[in-house]
Amino acid sequence: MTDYIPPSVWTWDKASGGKFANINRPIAGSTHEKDLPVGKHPFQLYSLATPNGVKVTVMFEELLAAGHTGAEYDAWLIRINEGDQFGSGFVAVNPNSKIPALWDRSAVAAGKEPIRVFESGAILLHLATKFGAFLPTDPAKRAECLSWLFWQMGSAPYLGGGFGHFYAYAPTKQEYPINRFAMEVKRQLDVLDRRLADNAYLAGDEYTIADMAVWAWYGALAMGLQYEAGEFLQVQTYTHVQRWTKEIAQRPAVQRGRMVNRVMGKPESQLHERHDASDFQTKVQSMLNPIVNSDAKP
Ligand SMILES: N[C@@H](CCC(=O)N[C@@H](CS)C(=O)NCC(=O)O)C(=O)O
Repeated sequence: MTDYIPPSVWTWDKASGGKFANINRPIAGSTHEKDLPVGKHPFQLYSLATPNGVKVTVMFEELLAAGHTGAEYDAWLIRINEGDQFGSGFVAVNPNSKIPALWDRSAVAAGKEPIRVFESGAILLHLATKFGAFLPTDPAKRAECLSWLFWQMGSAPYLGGGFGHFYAYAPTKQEYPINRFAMEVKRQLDVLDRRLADNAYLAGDEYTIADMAVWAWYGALAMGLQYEAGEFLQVQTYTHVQRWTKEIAQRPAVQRGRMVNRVMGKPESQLHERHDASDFQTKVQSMLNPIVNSDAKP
């Protein structure tokens, strides 16, 4: 690999390489006209089961499990590898062209306009506020919850865009960026481990939206599911993170939320779209085409 000397002006004249080279572009806005589908429920979610997407489907399933029937949702699949996030309908709900994005249509029947919400942290906060759930009311606990929620929003790009990109997706392995981001991710795991040594959950004794947000990224990393980097980062050594990760993974709502809009992994873990609670019993990929799926690799 030769040393790269940046030109005085960057130009988009060749693909950057790497796994997402075909969708990466330096301009915002839509590339094609395409309306988004709208289902029957108050909330219309457009997403994919990446960590950022899973945060929100876990929150919906937790709300429903806690008896908030008004949190019924349709989860539509957005295939980011195929450029669905650049359709005009998607750009209208998220000008940043990234999943997850939400239309809150809960007041449409009362004559109000639908409300768009993008950025996973904003969606969690919007829903938690609306339903008065998974967000402590005590001011100190609430501040702690929001601090960890926003910690996640600021930290995960170092894990995904930094470490994950250079360790797993970049076309060549380079020591400098992998070293830099591995160091930062291990520091972040240590931050979490110290917090969870003395607290059941991130905000204290209550499971909150902060846990949902952080778990989707760092829980998956701790389980060795992110970037096949479990051994490299020695994730098993963060014992308090491991305890918290395993406990949250056992929650039925988390198990359901992880399946929604998933298009990778074992067929029994994939519910491509969710339009009804019964879809978990009837529309999981392994139930749709068992003959084809019996040969599918994880
Ligand atoms: N800060 C955003 C990040 C969202 C994000 O990066 N989404 C990715 C998938 S995890 C995406 O849609 N990427 C498509 C693209 O970059 O074109 C959030 O938390 O919602």
